[in-house]
Amino acid sequence: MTLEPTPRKLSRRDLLNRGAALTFLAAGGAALTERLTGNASGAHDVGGVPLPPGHPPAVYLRIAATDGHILLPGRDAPLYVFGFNPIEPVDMSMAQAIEENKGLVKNPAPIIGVDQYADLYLTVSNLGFQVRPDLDDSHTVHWHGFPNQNAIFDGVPEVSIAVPPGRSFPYFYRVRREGTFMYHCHFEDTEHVQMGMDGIIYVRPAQNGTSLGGYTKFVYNDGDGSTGYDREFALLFNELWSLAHDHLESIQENLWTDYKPDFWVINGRAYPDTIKLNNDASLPEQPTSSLMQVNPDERVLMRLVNLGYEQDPLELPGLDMKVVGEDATLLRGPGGADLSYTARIVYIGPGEARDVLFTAPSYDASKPGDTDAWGPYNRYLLRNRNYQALTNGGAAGLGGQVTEVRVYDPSGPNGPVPEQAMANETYPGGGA
Ligand SMILES: [Cu+2]
Repeated sequence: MTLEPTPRKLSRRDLLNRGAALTFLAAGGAALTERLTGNASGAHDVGGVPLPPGHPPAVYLRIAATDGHILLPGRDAPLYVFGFNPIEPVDMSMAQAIEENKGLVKNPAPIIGVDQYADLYLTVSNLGFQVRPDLDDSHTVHWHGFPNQNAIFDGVPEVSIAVPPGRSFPYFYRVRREGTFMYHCHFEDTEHVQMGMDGIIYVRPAQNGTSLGGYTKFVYNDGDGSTGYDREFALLFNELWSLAHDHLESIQENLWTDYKPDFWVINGRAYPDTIKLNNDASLPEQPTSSLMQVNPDERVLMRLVNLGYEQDPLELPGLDMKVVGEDATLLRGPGGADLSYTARIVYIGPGEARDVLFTAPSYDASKPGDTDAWGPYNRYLLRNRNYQALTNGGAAGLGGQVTEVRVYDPSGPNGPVPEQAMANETYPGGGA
């Protein structure tokens, strides 16, 4: 992508072949390791606004838009979905991208983490639908909450452009604000978001890497370490109306006013699948775990995002949740007043995000828990407190929007769980 003042025709290679990519977090296979390589020069001032000295290099990512299927406990048939899928390398030909990715999604869309002040080029390639080739739907990316200066990169098709089948478009972002955001397709968005075209994107603050209050990783540029954390988990909450998905697969109309969800998911999985590890072989299109494997005394960040259409009241019985950020905003008032709060229930409306910290307690063998292949642990459940959201299509037993925090015994056979190399990292031994 270029915003150079001289008009010229852009080739696809101009758009795509701009250096190495930031690998998506939890994107699957070996790609799980986050590596921020950027382009060699680093300097990538595009719009005439100088970047601060020492800013991170530009980041190049590419995602495919297509359809696929996910698996839900309590339901025999795979559920038809739309979604995004990371394409690597970013300059792969459209023919190869279609060959490798058409009909396969990642649900939710890849978790994207970028550093504050890095320019982000996020190319969307529309591969078309495998199951519904009769549909010629376009797709877009809307970075929800991003202070865009121009509608062209905002992804709202009515006031901008959309990407038709067989075409690509690079979205460009000058990443200036830190915090937890989300992104989703905005084309026929009631349908496309429900069908799975949504994900979490977050911006790491420039303060990261400095030492404040005993931490080197922070949610925001807080100046005092109050948002510092040891371990982070990005959790996307959705509810699914399976009938609408079945209708789409079988070429039937939907009445969206009849919206009646029957599955509730975190990162595209319903409990107990939520606690399977990343890239579990039984869930090929749902690679992202929600299991939180932690050590005693660690401060843990949960980036909670709701892109369903219901409000989610979330509780973590036994642990206090401290809300330090709402909708990508540090909770500070005029004069720096601390507006963070501690809650037993955190309410998240549709399209909202919360940055929540908790401190893991000591391991106590007398408290509820179990032993997995990593070692003995205490179990705490993060769950929707609405009983209706704790079922898988009405099947018996606990399901839906539930996941686990496992606080391990540091003197267990494998010792403490290692430091995270990326958000949502899991370690052998977790799982349903
Ligand atoms: Cu779409």
